[in-house]
Amino acid sequence: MFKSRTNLAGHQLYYFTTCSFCLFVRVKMWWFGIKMPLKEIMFNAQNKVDLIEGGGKSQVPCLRIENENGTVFWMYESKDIIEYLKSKRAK
Ligand SMILES: N[C@@H](CCC(=O)N[C@@H](CS)C(=O)NCC(=O)O)C(=O)O
Repeated sequence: MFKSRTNLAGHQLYYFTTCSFCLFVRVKMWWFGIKMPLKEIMFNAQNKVDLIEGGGKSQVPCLRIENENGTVFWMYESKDIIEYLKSKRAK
């Protein structure tokens, strides 16, 4: 099924492929019609370093949110991420 998706500027999702919580977030992202750069952490060591240094831990999924004023917020829990993305979905 084709679904057009809007890029959510200033957002990145840290994940790895076999993480079920990440998969759930990615499916919801698709359902909400949202896309953003994906940062894989299992095979990309730099992404993992960025996640730990920025967010404070290696847990995924993690949504990196950069606000227009440049402040960055790292959101870790899949339920919180899904609720947040729901509020950003294309209307
Ligand atoms: N309660 C968290 C659980 C996330 C979780 O357990 N993630 C695992 C991968 S599936 C993980 O990152 N484990 C490694 C770590 O915590 O550093 C959520 O719902 O997002």
